[in-house]
Amino acid sequence: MNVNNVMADLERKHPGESEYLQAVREVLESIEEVYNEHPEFEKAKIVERMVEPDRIITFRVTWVDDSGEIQTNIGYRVQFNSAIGPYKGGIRFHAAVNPSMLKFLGFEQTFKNALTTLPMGGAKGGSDFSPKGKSDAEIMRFCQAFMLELWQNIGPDTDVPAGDVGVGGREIGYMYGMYKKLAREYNTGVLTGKGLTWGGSLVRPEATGFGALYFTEHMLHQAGKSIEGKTVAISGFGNVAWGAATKATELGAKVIAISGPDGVIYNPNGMTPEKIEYMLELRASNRDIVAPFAERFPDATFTAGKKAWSVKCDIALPCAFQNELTGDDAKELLASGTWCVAEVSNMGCTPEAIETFQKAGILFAPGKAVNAGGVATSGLEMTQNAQHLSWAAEEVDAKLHYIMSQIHSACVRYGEQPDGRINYVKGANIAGFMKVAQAMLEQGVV
Ligand code: 2IT
Repeated sequence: MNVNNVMADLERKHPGESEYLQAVREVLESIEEVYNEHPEFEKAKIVERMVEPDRIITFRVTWVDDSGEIQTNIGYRVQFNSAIGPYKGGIRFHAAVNPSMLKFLGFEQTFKNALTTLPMGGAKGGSDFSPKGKSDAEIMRFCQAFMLELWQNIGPDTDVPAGDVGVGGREIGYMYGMYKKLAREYNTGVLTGKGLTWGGSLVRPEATGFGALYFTEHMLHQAGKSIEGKTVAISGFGNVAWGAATKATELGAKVIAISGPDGVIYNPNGMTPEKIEYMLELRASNRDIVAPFAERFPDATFTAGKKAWSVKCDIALPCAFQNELTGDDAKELLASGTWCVAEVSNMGCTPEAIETFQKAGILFAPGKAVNAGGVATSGLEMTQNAQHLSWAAEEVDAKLHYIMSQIHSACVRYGEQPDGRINYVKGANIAGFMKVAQAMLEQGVV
């Protein structure tokens, strides 16, 4: 494989899709050396097949807003790769959703799901619908209209969507309600992230953030460090940021920043249970602003227009959106002494930022490893649904813990450098790739 040749071909097929091309390039650069040691991969054209989604479903979503106006959005499901199991991945509702974004997310999901040790293929879906400022009734009508098209393409053994940016328990509830009405099938395993009274799993809401902190602990331990007493800056204030803030605080770290599109909250005294609870209220308001946090808690201050990376911290955890941490942000963090960055958002750092961290030799781990606890716990939810039972929180948490330790070990196995340092980007990409490639080889040319 020659990375530039594969990329040139992909650019010709998907012109201008910069996020998709960025995600693929990172993986190809990581795996190039290993790939070229396996002539059977080259012969079966594994890479050329793996970078192209299996199929993309696009549909119109029309609904009526509260003022009686008719609204039209676009819905998508990118079914990326089914080599190791049924398609699995979240649904994103955000104004910026487009095919390139969902292809990058579906591609990342394929590798991430392979890392979880569970049998799940990769997919992603969503719509350019923005939940910002929408009423609960509007959200319900949109979710119902979205499912009216999507339902034919999903199923417990086919494709199992979940939440992502803009899609939480409430949206999953509205989508499931419409799904069962249309399909006349009452198998709750068709979606994950469900409510606890109808097939949801304990710990699923916390799992992405908890898993990210378990991974971070392993990474620090591997480097002979500990998280206790360290300062942590988190971007975002949604479900993932909330889980990360909760677990970081529980492990004895001090969460000194959270942020939103409007600016950053500096929180020098760290989180309290009330503050963590209030993050949920902020998100549920659908206003997409973090400023009210400083009105509610006077020991915190709000600065408009600034990112979480402007706050001096030991550990930075991007928990919001792709490319939210740029090369300039990386330099700012390094200048203020940050020595560990664990990407929790999917592709949270730009290639320039990653290069800056790696050159500086600080600890860095990529989203597909760090945030895999979310989808892993979705996999555990599927198992519970298939067995018609539910596990205790301790049981789910112990399994999540074990899976994160396995993912960390896989990164170490494939990412250990001659000097003993771990290149987590390389390790995660090679580990995920090897599993999917092996499955594709064994299943023939399909
Ligand atoms: O990015 C992700 O891994 C998710 N949004 C969760 C996907 C899932 O199926 O739980």
